[in-house]
Amino acid sequence: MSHPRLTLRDITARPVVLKLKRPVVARIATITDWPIILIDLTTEEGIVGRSYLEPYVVKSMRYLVPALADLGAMLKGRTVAPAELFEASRKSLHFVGYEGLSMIAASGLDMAAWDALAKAANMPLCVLLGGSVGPVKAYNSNGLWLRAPEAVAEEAIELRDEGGFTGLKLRLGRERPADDLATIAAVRKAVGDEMRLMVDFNQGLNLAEALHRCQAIDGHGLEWIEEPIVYDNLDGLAQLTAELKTPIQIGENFYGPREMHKAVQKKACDLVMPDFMRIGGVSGWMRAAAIAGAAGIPMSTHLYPEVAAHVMRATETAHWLEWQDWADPVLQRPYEIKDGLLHIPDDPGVGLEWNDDAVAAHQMR
Ligand code: SMN
Ligand code: MG
Repeated sequence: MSHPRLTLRDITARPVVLKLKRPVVARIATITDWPIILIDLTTEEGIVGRSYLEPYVVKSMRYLVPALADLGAMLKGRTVAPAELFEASRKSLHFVGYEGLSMIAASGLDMAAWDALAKAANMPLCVLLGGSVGPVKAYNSNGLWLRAPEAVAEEAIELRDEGGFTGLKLRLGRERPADDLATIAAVRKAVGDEMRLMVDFNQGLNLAEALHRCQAIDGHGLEWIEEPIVYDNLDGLAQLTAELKTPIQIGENFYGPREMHKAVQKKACDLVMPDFMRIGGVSGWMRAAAIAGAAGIPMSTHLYPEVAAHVMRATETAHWLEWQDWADPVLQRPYEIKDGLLHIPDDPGVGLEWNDDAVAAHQMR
């Protein structure tokens, strides 16, 4: 055979918990401790595929880690063909539902399988997917949570300077709408008119509130308004999309490409931004990218900046990469960010290696 064939030997999944430098304070949740599951897919040939999952809720790792181990046991001996492993994982869990933890587990496995395959081909993942190694336009999503306007404006300058960013994301949904408006104004003043500003309500409003509050910020030159209402109210999102000039962005809660297709058919958004643990890893992303491409909808990424950078190099309607560095402490070599561009290392696979000392220090017991 002319190409290397990999055989799955084992999946290990290790839960770690990191303290967030800037805690998440969103309309629907406050998060101080960030859970990460480190996945190693070992093969009989010695190649190790790596990925991680960030499931938001620390205790969810107690259910996800065994699910990943079960998938590994079921798939032991199979060829590392990501599309086939993904289908087998999905089918094995479909009786407990296509969404939620079953999709998250299958997505984690899928990303590790693609990494292994690219390593075996001795290519960066973006090259294996038909793209090339190069920069990817990113915005900084590390902070700007629901704090006082002056504090947010000060942090905006800090975040801009973390990598010469040309885009920043602010979270909205304060108790008083006037405080959101004051925050947008303060940030604008601090970082100037050229900075692209995205805003995210994190599903915090009901439809009536959203219609009112989104109208109030519609003339502010924002790059997008993200998840104003609960993610599965597609009719409400379609109404907002029709009524507002500012693009409506959704997608971090699409469980698989078919859910994205439904949202696109319903005209529930102007922009999409799937999350890798919910869309179905790299396999799910590439299928979703074809749907966005056919519909002419700009596509941005959600979390997982490393794998995101690779797929964006092969995404027809690639828009913005969401950059945040929350997994950096457990990575040996975080990607370089400069002039608002994320740089993919010229290494085989995705290029993730664990920092073993940091993993040992933060592993959940
Ligand atoms: C988000 C990301 C991570 C934690 C909470 C909220 C947010 C985003 O929705 O889009 O970055
Ligand atoms: Mg969001």
